[in-house]
Amino acid sequence: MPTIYLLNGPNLNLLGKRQPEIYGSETLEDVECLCRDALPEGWDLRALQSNWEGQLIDWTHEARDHAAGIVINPGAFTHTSVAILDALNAYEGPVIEVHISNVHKRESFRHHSYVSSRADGVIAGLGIEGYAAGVRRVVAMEAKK
Ligand code: CA2
Repeated sequence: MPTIYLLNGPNLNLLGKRQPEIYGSETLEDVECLCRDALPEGWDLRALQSNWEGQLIDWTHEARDHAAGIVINPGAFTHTSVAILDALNAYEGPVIEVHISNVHKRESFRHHSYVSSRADGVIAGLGIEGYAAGVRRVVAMEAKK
């Protein structure tokens, strides 16, 4: 069964619990439900979150053999991690980068993303709807293959 890896980075476990003015009031569980609802019949989702860079890298390596696509919100590692970029570069399927907030409307250090140079699509500022859009895009890209 084709499986999409949904990877969330540091602090996103706090979604819905802090800073609702920036990140909204929905939780990470709500994100997972929204993404599952966006999946066509016969597709599966592996929803993962870690505060550890190395764990996100290990899951990206695992995705090489198991995922039809990756939807990733690397959190603050977006702006710092060459290592996550390198791991994504070793993955051959579609990659969609998602940010809940519009990073371009925020501090200048959030304007650059290492991951964007690998991502097939980048979504920012759509709230958690962006994750569902990412999932639908992976499915559409796989259908075109
Ligand atoms: O907008 C996004 O999705 C971000 O990837 C979120 C990261 C931030 O560093 C990026 O610049 C943009 C931060 C995630 C922190 O998530 C929290 C959620 C609720 C409460 C506190 C933190």
